[in-house]
Amino acid sequence: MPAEAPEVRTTCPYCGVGCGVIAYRTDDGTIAVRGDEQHPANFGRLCSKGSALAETLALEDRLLHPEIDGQRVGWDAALDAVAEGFRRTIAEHGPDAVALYVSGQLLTEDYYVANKLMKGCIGTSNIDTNSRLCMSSSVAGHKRAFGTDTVPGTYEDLEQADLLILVGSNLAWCHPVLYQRILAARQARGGKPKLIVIDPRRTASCDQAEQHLAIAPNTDTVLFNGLLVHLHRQDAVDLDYLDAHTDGYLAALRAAREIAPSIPEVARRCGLDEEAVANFYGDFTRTKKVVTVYSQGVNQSAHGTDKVNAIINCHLATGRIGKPGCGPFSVTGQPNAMGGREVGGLANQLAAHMDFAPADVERVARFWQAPNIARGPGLKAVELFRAVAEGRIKAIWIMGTNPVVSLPEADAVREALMNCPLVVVSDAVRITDTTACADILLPAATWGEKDGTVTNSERRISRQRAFLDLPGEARPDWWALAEVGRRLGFTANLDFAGPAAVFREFAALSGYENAAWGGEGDSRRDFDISALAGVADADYDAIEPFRWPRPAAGDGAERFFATGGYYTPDRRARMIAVGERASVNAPDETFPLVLNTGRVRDHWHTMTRTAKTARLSAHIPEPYAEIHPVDAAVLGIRDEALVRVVSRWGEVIVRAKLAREQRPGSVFVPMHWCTPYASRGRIDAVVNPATDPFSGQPESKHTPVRVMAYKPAWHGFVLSRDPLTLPDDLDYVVRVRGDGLWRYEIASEQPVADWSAWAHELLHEPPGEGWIEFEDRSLGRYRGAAMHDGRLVACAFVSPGHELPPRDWLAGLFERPELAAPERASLLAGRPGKGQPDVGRIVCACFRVGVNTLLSAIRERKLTTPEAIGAALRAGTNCGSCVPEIRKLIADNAS
Ligand SMILES: Nc1nc2c(c(=O)[nH]1)N[C@H]1C(S)=C(S)[C@@H](COP(=O)(O)OP(=O)(O)OC[C@H]3O[C@@H](n4cnc5c(=O)[nH]c(N)nc54)[C@H](O)[C@@H]3O)O[C@H]1N2
Ligand SMILES: Nc1nc2c(c(=O)[nH]1)N[C@H]1C(S)=C(S)[C@@H](COP(=O)(O)OP(=O)(O)OC[C@H]3O[C@@H](n4cnc5c(=O)[nH]c(N)nc54)[C@H](O)[C@@H]3O)O[C@H]1N2
Ligand code: SF4
Ligand SMILES: [Mo]
Repeated sequence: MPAEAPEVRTTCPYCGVGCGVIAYRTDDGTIAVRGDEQHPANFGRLCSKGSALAETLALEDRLLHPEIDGQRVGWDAALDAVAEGFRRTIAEHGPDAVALYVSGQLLTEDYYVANKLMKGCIGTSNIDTNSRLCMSSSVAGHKRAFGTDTVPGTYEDLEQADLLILVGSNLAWCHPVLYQRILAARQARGGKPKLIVIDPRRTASCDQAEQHLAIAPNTDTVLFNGLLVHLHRQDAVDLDYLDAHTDGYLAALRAAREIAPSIPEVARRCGLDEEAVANFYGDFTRTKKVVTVYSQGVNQSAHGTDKVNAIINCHLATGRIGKPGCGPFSVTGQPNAMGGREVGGLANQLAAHMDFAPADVERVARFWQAPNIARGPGLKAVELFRAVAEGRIKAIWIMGTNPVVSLPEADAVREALMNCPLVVVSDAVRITDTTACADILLPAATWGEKDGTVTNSERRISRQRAFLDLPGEARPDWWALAEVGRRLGFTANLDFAGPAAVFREFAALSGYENAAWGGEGDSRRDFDISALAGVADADYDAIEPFRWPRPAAGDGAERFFATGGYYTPDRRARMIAVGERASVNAPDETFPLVLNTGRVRDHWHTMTRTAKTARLSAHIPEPYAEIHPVDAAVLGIRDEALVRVVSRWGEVIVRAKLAREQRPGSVFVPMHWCTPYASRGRIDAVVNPATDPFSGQPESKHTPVRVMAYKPAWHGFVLSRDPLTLPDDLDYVVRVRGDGLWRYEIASEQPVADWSAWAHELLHEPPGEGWIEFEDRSLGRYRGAAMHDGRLVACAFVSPGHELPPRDWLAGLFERPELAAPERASLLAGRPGKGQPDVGRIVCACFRVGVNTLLSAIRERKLTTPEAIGAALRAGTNCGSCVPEIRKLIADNAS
């Protein structure tokens, strides 16, 4: 952190809420973070992930130097090799034989340079982004309806609404600060907005909801088509708005009637009670101020775009859009998902809200003075990796994303990369599933080290500012891209002095020949930030968070479309007829369950940042499959046992979690675990590669699978102060960072003859005084521990079944300076003795409060509200994300 700056204001690198974060140096010289009270996204709040950011800054796992074929090289050699590989490939096979696969976590400036290099200089549109897996159905739905990709509303709308519907969004865990804002609004406004959640699972977001509709997977279009029919029947449509500003109402209604003619039919098809559907429709019909928030349960579907339009249709039909407290609201996932859409980072966009219409192509070519402009769309992520597999793409550069973990059919993606002649990966972390496939590795600067801008879900642009020196030889991505471009002969096009220069050019392009806000030109684009086209470097550094548009010529707008003004040729919105679409992957006898995937509260994506902190690893330490107890009983699966989840595409081994929150017939597995943390937990190996026909977004929420018990010869776990190298013959390994120790969950199909020898070798401990052990051969149980000077340094526990001693209790023993005799005895007995605390799994990450502590507060101290528990234990009083779990513990355990 610069000595002259006591603190630096920046933006959180996680979710699309886009919270302001202040990084500062504490008295003892370490870096800490707190929420920025002045940032209009969060007003000082942070969630568990944001609060733990300072714990993720250690450099131990970082990629700090360029490498070619695993050998350290200098930047010049690495950049020469990338440029030479691209040049040769283009010369021999044309520009479409090279590709860039980028990320909604790049800064806008990185993204702009990447896009310009490919679409303006090299002359191919084969640049796509992980936003394809995330937002592209929303983009396609917006464009079909509005003629432009725009989120019409603002965060205040969520607070001002009287009814808030969450469709396929677990806002409480995935956009926690926005969710907390809504809860605060409900407190202040006497319970408004009313909350309805539409999700096959009962999630933490249902905790405070007035209604939860546990919809059958992928039936959202039926539900919202039914709503349109209902609105029509109840005369609740806004005929003036329809007449003045929309097109296609009758066709949309006709299509809706075909698949959703009546409430009973909707209820039948969606697997819901008639009364529940009728209540939901009644609420929507009666309430003027409605916001429908939607996310991956909508987007990640083979008919995601139709789901989006079915939702938007209901808002258009009622004119509930662009007015305070009204509108469809697609919340973005990544910190700069929105910025990527603005620069045009998707293969089917050109740049700055311009596509491949000939006039747009000419305009962008003119502005860029482009040596080779791309004239049509390129390959979308899933197709793009298929083209790699088929050898049509021969050189690929992956930047800021981990596709071997996050793309569907991930084993095939890995295979494709292994066989691709040139794979370049720019990442901040040395060992990931994707860096393992790279020929050339480029060390990227990451959060805290780089400067630029990001756009959040409500179109608000904020600065990310550096507060750390660049470590090792790490460099920002825009620089590496421009350097490769220079080596390919595009110096004049990519000659940027720094991110401010990139931003100025981007801002100028957004206003170029753009007449939407009073400027001159023959094009109308809502995205316009040309007021900042001349921003000086110092002013760029000082940019305060602002919402676009910010045009040079006029005033822009706060919200869009309250009085029409769509970006279609006739300026009317389109209502889209959403008809029947056959399910591409219906469950069958062999694969009878539906696999749903998504997120947990305290991990971020492929865990390259969050798994570095013990605090965030404690909430859910292991990958799991959540399954309804009735399904589990039929399959003979017990809680906490290991299971195989198998599809036509691949399999994982994870722990079973029985939960009534799960819809019968569905299984939920989190998307996060990857090889560095779980040897068999990469769920995208199982996920099917079907995509939406309009957006190309994969169907990450819907794969037919079979689940069965996995029965290895033995189960075990190891806790160790030092990281361990585990033997190769284990069939299940999960690695978890604890406080001052590592935890390994292990299992193997190979029996072990001599457990004592096995344990000594594993823990690198010679037998001797510091070793205590216990073995029950008849039961196949073994417990061993190494002590140095009376202090516990490592322990191993083994059993034929999955029932093993509580890990959190044992982890607590590592905090003791010395183990007393009773503690050693209970360690060997495998259960806590009297007076030995076992706090249990951590529920409140902020204050490290475990489930057992909460249970005794509920059962013994009779604390029966989250407020009482907060007052006594502090749990739930910081970010609030664990309150739903605390409430559930109370409901299940209070007598
Ligand atoms: N903690 C955490 N927060 C994150 C992230 C993270 O990795 N960790 N990632 C960020 C990113 S990039 C994104 S995109 C967002 C995603 O945020 P969300 O979309 O809220 O998260 P998901 O868990 O992927 O999926 C949401 C819900 O969709 C439901 N769903 C599945 N199928 C259907 C269906 O057919 N219909 C309906 N209505 N619902 C269905 C799932 O059960 C799930 O609860 O989160 C962002 N925030
Ligand atoms: N089954 C299933 N799969 C899914 C999803 C799902 O719900 N279910 N969700 C999908 C969605 S919505 C998303 S957004 C994706 C996310 O999936 P990914 O984008 O693959 O996941 P991340 O872990 O965010 O990958 C970011 C990578 O960038 C690196 N990095 C960090 N900072 C920088 C930087 O400044 N520069 C560079 N070059 N690298 C950096 C990190 O170390 C990490 O390796 O997953 C998708 N996949
Ligand atoms: S809500 Fe999102 S942006 Fe805000 S602190 Fe949490 S992860 Fe970061
Ligand atoms: Mo995402």
